[in-house]
Amino acid sequence: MTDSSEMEKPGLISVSVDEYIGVIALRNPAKRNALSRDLMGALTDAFARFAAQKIRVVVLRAAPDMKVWSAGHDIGELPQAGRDPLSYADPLEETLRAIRSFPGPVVAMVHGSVWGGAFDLVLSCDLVIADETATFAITPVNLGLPYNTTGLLHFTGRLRANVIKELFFTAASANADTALEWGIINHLVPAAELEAHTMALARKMAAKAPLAMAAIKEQLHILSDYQPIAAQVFERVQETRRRAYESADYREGVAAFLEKRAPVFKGE
Ligand code: LCV
Repeated sequence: MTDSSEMEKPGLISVSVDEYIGVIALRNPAKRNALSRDLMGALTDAFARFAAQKIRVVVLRAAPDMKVWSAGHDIGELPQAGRDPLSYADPLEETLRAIRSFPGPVVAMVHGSVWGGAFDLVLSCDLVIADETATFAITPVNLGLPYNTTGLLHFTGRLRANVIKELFFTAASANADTALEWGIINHLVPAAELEAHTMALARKMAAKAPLAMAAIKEQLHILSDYQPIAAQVFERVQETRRRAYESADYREGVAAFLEKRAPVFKGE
């Protein structure tokens, strides 16, 4: 079994293994665990190594005592000048696919605030356990960014349509109680019990038959992610997304964040 220290990426993630359970902690406090290319690469590598090591359950968490679980996609790395900001090859999309295809349950353990693409990351985990400090916001409309269809499927596979629309159209943070009511999280537990509760659940699942678990997870993954869509419909969707990511508003949204000011959107 590979020593987990080989998967450590100082300043990005820390990794530990407890028999059949792998634990990955996001550990870049200076950037509030922003999902940079480097951080996503480290995560994707860790999942590949865990699969090779026959790890049965993965817990994905932030390092202890971080008020921000993850600030979402690294805005400074979003492609500009008319390129699709969430393309198939985007490092975040690769990591989401790695989680959704990992041959065993992935549990998101959430203490602190979750933003943007990190919300998609949490929903790509199979279960979500959170404490009272957890909040969840999906924020493309703050940037003028047209979210991608695969990403929207991750939400429609978990949440009611009216809840998804409120989350996307307001970009407001849902607090822990609302997150439980809306089905974003499986269990809401006191912060002092979060780690023990999550690890007990992970141990329970790690004791089950791994081949049956992997087969059931893959079937559920296929049933939720592979929705047929007509070519003409897909092209129409891409055209509406292109108009948004080629717009001055998208450039304004990213520039405003980087200049630490409020954006002014003009609908063009
Ligand atoms: C790069 C960052 C980030 C960041 N990127 O600390 O969902 S979509 O479609 O929109 C998708 C594209 C997506 O995920 O977009 C990103 C969505 N994320 C957000 O909107 C959250 C943006 N961040 C914040 O609102 C604040 O940083 C929070 C509330 C998370 C934490 O606030 P706090 O006051 O604790 P700072 O804002 O001072 O951030 C600390 C450092 O991390 C950088 C930020 O620029 C700052 O860097 P400097 O110290 O160099 O100034 N940072 C934070 N978030 N997403 N960089």
